[in-house]
Amino acid sequence: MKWTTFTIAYFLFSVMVIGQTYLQVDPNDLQPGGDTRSTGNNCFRLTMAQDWMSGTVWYREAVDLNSPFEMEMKLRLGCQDAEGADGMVFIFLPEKVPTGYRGEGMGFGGLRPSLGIEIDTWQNYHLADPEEDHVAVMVNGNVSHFYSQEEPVIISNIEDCALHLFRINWEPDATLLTIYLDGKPIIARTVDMIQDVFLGDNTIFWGISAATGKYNNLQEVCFEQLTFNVPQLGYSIKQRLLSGAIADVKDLTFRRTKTELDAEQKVQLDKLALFLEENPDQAIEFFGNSNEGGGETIEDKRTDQRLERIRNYLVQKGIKADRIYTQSLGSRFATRTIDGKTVTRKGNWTQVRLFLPVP
Ligand SMILES: [Ca+2]
Ligand SMILES: [Ca+2]
Repeated sequence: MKWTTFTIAYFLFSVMVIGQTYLQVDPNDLQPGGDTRSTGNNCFRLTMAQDWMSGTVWYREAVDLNSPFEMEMKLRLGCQDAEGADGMVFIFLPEKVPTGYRGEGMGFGGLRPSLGIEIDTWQNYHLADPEEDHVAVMVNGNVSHFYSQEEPVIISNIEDCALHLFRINWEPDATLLTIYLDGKPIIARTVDMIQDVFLGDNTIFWGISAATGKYNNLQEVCFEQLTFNVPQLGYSIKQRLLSGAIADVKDLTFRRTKTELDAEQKVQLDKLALFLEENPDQAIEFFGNSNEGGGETIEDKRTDQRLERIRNYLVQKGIKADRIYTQSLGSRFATRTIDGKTVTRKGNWTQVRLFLPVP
């Protein structure tokens, strides 16, 4: 598995292009496991300040790793620093289990396949833990740093009785996982979660675990606001569309004979749907072009199918059908003269334009 650390500049950019839709936190959507007890107001006590406890809390619904999302919560890692243990782990797992191993396992140890983000407050020498509290991305319930390719990120003492803001952001296009602590980005990693961690499975549950061992701490989580993000169109394409110009949408290019929408195309259509919601007066027109050499009749039929799928997808996303127009252009605009040279375009490409329909 390849991990890449991104620069801060990269994620400032990625945060800016993302719009937010908030999901109301419903306590019924949060399911406690192991020693976890609800303490009201969307807060859960995962462990008391007692030895050998462990608990989890899971979100009821799975997330689709093909879609972007973000979760935000507040964590209390306890009040004992030198004598406090063991820490918490934010977990992605294909099933909801009561808890993993206690003690150094932090309720995550032994769970596989999995991806966990540990906030470890106890130094276990045989796991190559640093002396300080630290955060790290771990896979398959393995809490040892001996074989991991990335060094854990050292943080200042987090066992200070306070609630700390913890945020996870997933961008499937870039397979980028970013982790924020107290509002600051501390880890940005690319990891192909679907292929490399979950072996093709994209429907994954998420939750948080904590455990104590020979030492302990009171460990709690509060889900003040769950934020699921929807990606937005870039600024320049928005301006182009609002000016009435026709725009080429790269992600809506279909390969050869393909007529089904893939994950990337759905994300692109999600962006367009959000843009249409923001501009309720505008209608949208899709132009389907095809120059694959498969014969006019067959290509036209496929183009019609693609446009129909695009329309159906947007209707499913809540855009009224009478705002969506489609036109199949075949290979009519495949050949153009640019600077005196004849240029022929191959493939199946889609263009869009926005317009104000005549009332
Ligand atoms: Ca540890
Ligand atoms: Ca500490």
